[in-house]
Amino acid sequence: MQKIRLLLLMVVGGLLMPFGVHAEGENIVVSGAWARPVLVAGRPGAVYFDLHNQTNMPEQLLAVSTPLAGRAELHVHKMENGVMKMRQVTAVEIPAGGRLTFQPGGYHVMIFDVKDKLLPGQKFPLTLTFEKHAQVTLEAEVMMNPPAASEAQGITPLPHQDGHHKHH
Ligand SMILES: [Cu+2]
Repeated sequence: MQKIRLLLLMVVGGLLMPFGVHAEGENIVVSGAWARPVLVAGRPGAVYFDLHNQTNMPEQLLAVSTPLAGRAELHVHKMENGVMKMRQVTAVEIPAGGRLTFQPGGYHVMIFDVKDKLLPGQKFPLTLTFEKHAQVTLEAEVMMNPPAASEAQGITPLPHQDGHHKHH
């Protein structure tokens, strides 16, 4: 009897765990996703967004992908000996309770092998992979200029991580 009860507890614990992780996932907020236009297919592009870590633990953004591009990399711009240089990073940390804005001249996602032109007003899905939280897919919009500060700071609740997105 004792053994059965222990087993039951383990089963219930196992079932509850995914819910805990899911709830936590809702505390990383991604908003204001936008991309620069790509006027010639095949040319690289850049994507930006605002990350807000509402949890009390640091989180790492590990990867970003979009079906529009063959490949996407996390990049950062850094001054080196007076020259602005761009380099790839394997992860970007968002401190506990912190906010990090990907923007021109700073952190950005570089997309390569863009299959078609990206024109202003066009929208496309963007998937972010985190170390601890579930993947998030949201819509990014192609814009000539960064969204107004008020828009960029607008907080959009994360979509549920159901793993699929709209196909147009
Ligand atoms: Cu870059």
